[in-house]
Amino acid sequence: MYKVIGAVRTRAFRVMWMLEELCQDYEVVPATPASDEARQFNPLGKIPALVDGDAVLTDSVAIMTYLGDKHGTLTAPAGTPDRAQQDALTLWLIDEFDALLWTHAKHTRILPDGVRVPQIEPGLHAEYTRSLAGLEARLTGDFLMGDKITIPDLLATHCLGWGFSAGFPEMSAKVKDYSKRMRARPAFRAAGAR
Ligand SMILES: N[C@@H](CCC(=O)N[C@@H](CS)C(=O)NCC(=O)O)C(=O)O
Repeated sequence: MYKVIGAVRTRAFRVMWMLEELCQDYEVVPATPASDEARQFNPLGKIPALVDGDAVLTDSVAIMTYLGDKHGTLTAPAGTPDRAQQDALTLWLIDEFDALLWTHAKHTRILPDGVRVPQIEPGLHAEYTRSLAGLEARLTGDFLMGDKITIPDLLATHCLGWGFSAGFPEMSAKVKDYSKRMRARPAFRAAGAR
């Protein structure tokens, strides 16, 4: 059985949601980021990790990609133009959503006092607004890659929820509708209940 390292309110949620979409059993070790327990699985202390047999894998996107390839679902096949487009979308989401949210988290609660730069917030919000417009422009079908759900949808939905709870600028009606549809998926709800 797979073992997910990291609590549901971290990027580990992405991995749990992916496993739910794939109908795979998994156990959760709710290790706290930067804890000794997390370091047993990743020397950097970062969450999430996935234990699959003897392998310990790290980074939420690397893990989702591994699972998608292994089970042949939620991803275009490796070595195809569709996959290159999907990966470009994934990396864009990391650059333009995850990185902004992570920078915000560091400068509001993670970095020690005296090193934080709270004045960074308006700039991050402005960039996020531009990212939301980019996401809306890419939403031409039910999902980001068209008519099938893929890894970028899980990543985008997780980032949109993170942005909402961190007080980032509001989504347009179209992006909100997309996010609501994604969050209504049984697999999203099952992962959230872990
Ligand atoms: N790119 C990594 C980022 C992992 C990450 O930074 N996770 C946070 C928790 S959500 C963490 O472990 N922070 C502790 C630290 O950076 O020391 C991923 O997507 O898995």
